[in-house]
Amino acid sequence: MKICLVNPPFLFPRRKDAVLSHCLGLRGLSSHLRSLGHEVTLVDALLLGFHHARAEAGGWLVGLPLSTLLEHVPEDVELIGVGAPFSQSARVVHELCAALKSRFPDARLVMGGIYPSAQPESALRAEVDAIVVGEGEAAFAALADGGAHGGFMGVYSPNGSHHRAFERTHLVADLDTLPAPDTDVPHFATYLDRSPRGAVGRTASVVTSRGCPFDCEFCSIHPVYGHCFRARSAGAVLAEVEHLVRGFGVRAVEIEDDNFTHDHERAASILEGFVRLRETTNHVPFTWRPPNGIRIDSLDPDLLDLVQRSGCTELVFGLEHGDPLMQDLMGKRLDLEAAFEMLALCVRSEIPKITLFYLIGYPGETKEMFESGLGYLERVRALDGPVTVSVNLAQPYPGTRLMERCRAEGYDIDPSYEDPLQRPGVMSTRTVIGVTSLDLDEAEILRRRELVVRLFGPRWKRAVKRGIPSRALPRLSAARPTSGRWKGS
Ligand code: B12
Repeated sequence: MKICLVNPPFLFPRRKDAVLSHCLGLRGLSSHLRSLGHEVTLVDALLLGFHHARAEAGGWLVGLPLSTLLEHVPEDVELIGVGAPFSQSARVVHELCAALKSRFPDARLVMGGIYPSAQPESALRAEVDAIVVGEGEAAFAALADGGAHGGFMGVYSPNGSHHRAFERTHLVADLDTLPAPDTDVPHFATYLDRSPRGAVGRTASVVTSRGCPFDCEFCSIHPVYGHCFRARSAGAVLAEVEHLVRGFGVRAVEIEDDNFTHDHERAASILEGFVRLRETTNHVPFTWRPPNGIRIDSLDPDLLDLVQRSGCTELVFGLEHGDPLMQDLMGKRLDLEAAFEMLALCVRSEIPKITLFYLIGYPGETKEMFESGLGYLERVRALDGPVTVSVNLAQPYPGTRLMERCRAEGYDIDPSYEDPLQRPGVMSTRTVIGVTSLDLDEAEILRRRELVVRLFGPRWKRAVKRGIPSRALPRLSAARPTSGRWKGS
């Protein structure tokens, strides 16, 4: 069957925030479908129209205009798969589906990705023949083989009798049965030259496992993969990485897993493979990092030693908060003292850079909890290591437990979360306050954000770069609140 997969334009808060996506989801579907004998074309509207941006929904929509995008879809296409990688993609994806349906009325049109998985009812209002809720490979392959829309778990059509609880697709039990994401796609080299995470040099995004057994209240990966952790074998991962290194000159990989180090033994085997790879590419050393974050409590001294020797340039940890009650509220459940010990060890092990994700304005955070978290961060700063904090504003993404709690407890939720079609918004953790309450209003959220930013702000980053300890930096009490003018800008 002739299949076309489409990555939509992306909505970014500011023009300068625009980055490419390595399209791991669609490239994975592509190689799977090709292995089954189908003819596949990938149209990445973000990549093809990267220099085309227009103001929309309080941000910038980057990618090919729809009229131009349609010209890239083969005339004789029989099945079109549209990716909807974020909740905030909703409106553009609905517009894209309408344009595709009108231009290719005879082709079957299917939408998949985070948005239809988290908000299937909303997604079913699009002009599609079906949506896929959950993992895409098996369901889309069944549709490509001529399967009926209602005949596969997790596949729903707008006029089907689906008005019951939506169920996800069956998960592929053994991820090694799926081929690695397709490298035979247009402009593959451009992906490598432009990492979505801003890395310099030939960098590839890689996924070595899917899902996470933990239940963080704010995480929106569960609508796609449930709470199950499945991993590719170390051998399969290393084969993919070697292919990227030797075949495409890749020098760094960004491991985008939800919980890369969950299975110690497997992670250790992968890192041992990286150590060997470095020995054979020492003219331009191979490096890696996990920009999506790993759990601090999934490391132990032996694994950390391997992390250090295998060319890790940055360890990113999802700390999220430094107060134990907040850890419980978020469902993150890190033992903060053990985490502190591990951070100290990371500093002593001379990991070049350590980044901690930290959530600001989390619903339910009292002043006392915030202060206690700040105290923890002060202790971390006093380690005088290359530690920085990536400050994120809490967002009640659709499909998360946090969204359910915010609704139940009467929080004031940004309208884009409830109705992404009529009231679209950028939903960015960097620039948008997505949820407030009387106790935690915008001014208070900004004040808290400012205090954390001051602690690990530009002066601290410069000091870290120069390897200078924190004693030279200002005390917290010097911080003043900012105004809210940057919201949504
Ligand atoms: C890499 C990544 C990025 C990259 C690239 C994004 C991309 N999608 O390619 C960048 C850096 C750009 C990014 C940015 C952001 N991200 Co991000 N990102 C990820 C991450 C870690 C991996 C994505 C990935 O490649 N997954 C692997 C592939 C295999 O999975 P997949 O794409 O979902 O595809 C599967 C299914 O969804 C489905 N499928 C997908 N497309 C299709 C199409 C069809 C037709 C079918 C049938 C099926 C199907 O099948 C695939 C295989 O099973 C995910 C977490 C995650 N595990 O997904 C977060 C994630 C997608 N990001 C998230 C967020 C919040 C953001 C930001 C908003 C954060 C911010 N800074 O504000 C920004 C938004 C960017 C913007 N537009 O401004 C949230 C999404 C929340 C939501 N509900 O929208 C996630 C889920 C993280 C989380 N745990 O909550 N991100």
